[in-house]
Formats: sequence, C-alpha cells, structure tokens
Amino acid sequence: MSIIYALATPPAQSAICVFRVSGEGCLDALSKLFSSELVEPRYFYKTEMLNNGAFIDSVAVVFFKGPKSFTGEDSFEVYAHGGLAVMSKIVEVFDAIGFEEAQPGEFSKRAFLNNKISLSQAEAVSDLISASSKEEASRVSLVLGGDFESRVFDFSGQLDALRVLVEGEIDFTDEDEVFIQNLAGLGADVSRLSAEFCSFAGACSSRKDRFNKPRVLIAGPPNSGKSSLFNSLLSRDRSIVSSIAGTTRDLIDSELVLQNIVLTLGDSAGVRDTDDLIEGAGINISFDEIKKSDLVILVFDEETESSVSFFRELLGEQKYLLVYNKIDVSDKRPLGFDLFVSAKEMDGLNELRKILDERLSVDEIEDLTYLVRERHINIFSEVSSRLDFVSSSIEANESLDVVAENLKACRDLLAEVVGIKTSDELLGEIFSSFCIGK
Ligand SMILES: Nc1nc2c(ncn2[C@@H]2O[C@H](COP(=O)(O)OP(=O)(O)OP(=O)(O)O)[C@@H](O)[C@H]2O)c(=O)[nH]1
Ligand SMILES: [Mg+2]
Repeated sequence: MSIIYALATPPAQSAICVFRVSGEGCLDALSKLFSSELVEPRYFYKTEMLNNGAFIDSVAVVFFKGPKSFTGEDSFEVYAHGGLAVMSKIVEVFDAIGFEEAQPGEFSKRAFLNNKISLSQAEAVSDLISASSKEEASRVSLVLGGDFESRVFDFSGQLDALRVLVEGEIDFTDEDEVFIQNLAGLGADVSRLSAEFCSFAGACSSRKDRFNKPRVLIAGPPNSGKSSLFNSLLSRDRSIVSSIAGTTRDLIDSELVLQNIVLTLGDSAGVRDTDDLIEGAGINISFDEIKKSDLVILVFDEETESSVSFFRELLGEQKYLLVYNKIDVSDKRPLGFDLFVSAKEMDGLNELRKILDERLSVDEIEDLTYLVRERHINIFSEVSSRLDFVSSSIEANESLDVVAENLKACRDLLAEVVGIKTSDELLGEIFSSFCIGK
C-alpha cells in the first residue's frame, strides 16, 4: 500500500499541529526529514525537520514499527508549531518525497484492514470524534472499548453451536449419528437465544435517533441586540452589529461549546413588517428557522418589549427563553422574563450558558447501553426476525434446511457488524464519512 500522510489537527493557527504518516517504507524517509538519528520506536524525539537540508521547524517526532502502530503499518507522527506556513511547508516536503495525501478515514480503514480494530470499533472512533455531548461520548466509548463487539462474538458463537447440531443432523441423516435428541430441545435453545438477543438489541440505539446536535436560534425584534448576544456568547465578532434596525439579513450559524454539550447557535434577522425585499426574505428565513430550532432565545430591549406577546404566540409549544437585553442602559426589569443581560458588557452571559447547558443536556439514558450506527440497528432487526422465524419453523416441524439456512444468515449478518464479511462498497461508504487524518 502507498505511503499516506495527513494533517491530524485542524488547518488553523494553533499552538501545535500534528501530521501522521503511514505505509510500508515510510521510515526510510526519517533520516532525510530530520536532523537527528531516530533509533527507538515509540520514543518522543525533539529534533529539526528539514527540506533538502534546509530548516523548516523544531519539531517532535515519534515513529512506530508495524504491526505495533494504529494502522498496523510502519508509521510516524510529527508535532510541529501550528502556523499555517509551517503546515504548508511540511505538506510540500511530503508531496516532494512522494507521500500521498490521505483520503478521509484512510488511517482507520488501514487499521481495520490490518486487523488492528474491528469495523464497529472504527465506526466508534469516528462517532466519538463527532459526539456532541458527554452522555453520547460515554455510550460510544463502550463500543470503542470492545464490550459491544464481544457481545456480538458471543452471539455468533452461540449461533455456531446451534448450526453444528442442525447441519450435522442434515448431513449425517443416513448414518447413526444423532445430533439433535429432540426438536423441542432445539426449539427451546433457539427461543432462549432469541430472547437474549432481543434484550441486547433493545439496549442498542442509533446515534441519529438519540443524539442530534441541538439547534438554538437567537430571534426577536430588530435592533434588540441579537447579533451582539450571538457574538458575546461565541466570544468573537461573527455577526455584524449596528445601530441600524434590520442589519442582519441572512441566517448565521456557529458552534457553541458548553460544559456538557456542543450546540449549533444561529443569529437571525429581526422580525418586523418591511417593504425591503431582501430584509423580507431574511425574515422568512427567521420564521422557518424558529420552527426548526430546539430552543429559541427571544431577545428584547426596552424599545421592543411590547412585542413579547407576538413572539410568544408564534412560538406556541416550542421551547424558548425570554431574554431582556441592554441592562447596562436601562433599570427596567419587566415581569415575565427569564433572564436580564447586557450583551455589550457581557453581563448575565454565564447564567445564560448554564441555562442552555441544563435545558439541552441529555440526561443519563438508563435503557440504553450502546450507541451504534443505523446499519447495526437494521442488522439486529433482521437477525431478530430470522430467529423468530427459526423458532416457528421448528415448532411447525418444517424442514431443517430452512432452519440451517436462517441460522447461517444470522451468523453472516453478525459478521457484517464487526466487519468480517463486508463489501468494498460498504467499507468505502463507512470510511468516507471520517475526518481526514483519522
Ligand atoms: N448599551 C447596549 N447596547 C447594546 C447591547 N446589545 C446591543 N446593543 C446595541 O444595539 C444595537 C443593535 O445591536 P445588534 O446586535 O446589531 O442588534 P440586532 O438585534 O442583531 O439587530 P438586527 O440584526 O438589525 O435585527 C447596536 O448599536 C448595539 O451596539 C447592550 O447590551 N447594551
Ligand atoms: Mg443582527
């Protein structure tokens, strides 16, 4: 396989950046790339990175000899200063040497193909990276830790034991060997396995169903300070602020990281009657977004507080918070508001963050053990219905061929979960959704 490289950290200015390289033969390049001799695998070397002898950066390097590496291949990692120019120089050197830029998920794909991780573990790595709440992360960790996979292997083993009996009985029917003493006993074993499998499948849930990154929208009348609040919550000037009502026209989105969750925060155009076509289009977007949001922060100030009832009616049953802004210039504290803030002076914002975190955090989910992919849920549901079918076939005294065929199908389906029998097409689909460098 080719030698691949990727920037494993975001392509943005930061304290350090990390490059990963993997592929047989990549370690031959170490002596050209670094000023010191790197002898021991898994040692953190502080050295200089060079381009044809010219200094690029002071870096740290660690190399791994396959198969004792994440991918199972020879590989190394470079920790350089996180400047964009440094990153682009390193990319230049790697390209010149003939390393290829990795595809999304290619490192994990290689780890899977080299039997370092199972398919469900590889998927869990990607899910853990994109988890947006602590609860989600801890459920995914159970899959990553191998607990989920050992349960699947355990069921596969039990299916194999049943298949030995059934297939033996079919193959040696003319001889004296007896594999199945009585069909009722076989039926009871299948029912027990089916019930156990059902309860396992019931403790698995798809991430898509349980955890959606919550959407929070800042909405309200024009000029009340929505964009100012948006910027203050994000601690950066993302949205334009001005004293002219109708400044924000389009929806602006950004991620907000709170203590327990990550959410998508949106800033919207102030809602009012207008003849301006563009502003009107922006207001229509605000209405649509309000409907799609998990929670709406309605922002008012002294000038606009009279429009509260219009927005209350608009929101109906939806979750919302009534926020009164600009308390630095007004002493008024009207009744009915949840919070009084000053977006300008950053007053009350910690309280707002806390409320958002509490209202949107996912509580511990007791009925759920494993957070898995939709494809796992579909496989489990097929295994369950086939096991039910096997039970009823045995009860109806149908041909053992039908029983054997369905037990084999269940076994093959479980093999697909951990990736023992998985088509190239499905692998491509799974790994292409990963980050580059993972
Ligand atoms: N004194 C004070 N002024 C504020 C505060 N928040 C916003 N403003 C001012 O109010 C004006 C409007 O602020 P924006 O954040 O643009 O308001 P907006 O609700 O996004 O307005 P539109 O996008 O036009 O709907 C600006 O002049 C801000 O400086 C605050 O907490 N205190
Ligand atoms: Mg605005």
